[in-house]
Amino acid sequence: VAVDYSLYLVTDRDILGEGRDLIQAVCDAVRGGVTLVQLREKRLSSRDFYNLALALKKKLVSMNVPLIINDRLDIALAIDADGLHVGQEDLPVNIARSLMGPEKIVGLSVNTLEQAREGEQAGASYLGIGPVFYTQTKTDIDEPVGVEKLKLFKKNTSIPLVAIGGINLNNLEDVKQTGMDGVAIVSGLMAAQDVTGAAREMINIWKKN
Ligand code: TZP
Ligand code: MG
Repeated sequence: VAVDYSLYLVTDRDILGEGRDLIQAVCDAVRGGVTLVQLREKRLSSRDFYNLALALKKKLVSMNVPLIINDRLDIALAIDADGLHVGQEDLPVNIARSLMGPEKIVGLSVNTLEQAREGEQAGASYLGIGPVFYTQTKTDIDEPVGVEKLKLFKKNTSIPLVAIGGINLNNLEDVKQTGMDGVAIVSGLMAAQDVTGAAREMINIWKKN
């Protein structure tokens, strides 16, 4: 099954802000053109994560957009999600792949070319390369990769590549020029006043030409 990585929304309830509903925000983003969603929850109990993931999956199935679960293989399996996204300190990709099965999406976060090559070898479906720019959203992370280096990742891999970290309307075009298959966005969508409008502007830039 071909996955459209063009505009990949990664959720963050802290950035969503007070009084806004996460499922509603995701649906608003999808209405604007988000093509793929990752549910990323760092503090929810397993039960709350499960219930939220199940509810979100029901919505996304009806909108034909795949749902990927961050880190939690058990939750991904429990709700029969479309995929799992792991980082360098999470379950190894080969284990995630064998437990999720050959048909599911398994994504890996990478910051270096070596991690990218390893991840591809291990059976990742796609790589999330980042952070591309400095970002307030995730501060416990590696040095920014920078836009120029994205081209090197492109040269040295053959699976879909998604850039993440500090990507917004102002730098989207530059990222696109590097040959990425898509961009993953947290605050650019979750913190937007008009989530649908922000997604629409982004997908328009991404899909033009
Ligand atoms: N991984 C690398 S950067 C990042 C994650 C989850 C956060 C990106 O957030 P934003 O708000 O799009 O910069
Ligand atoms: Mg992780």
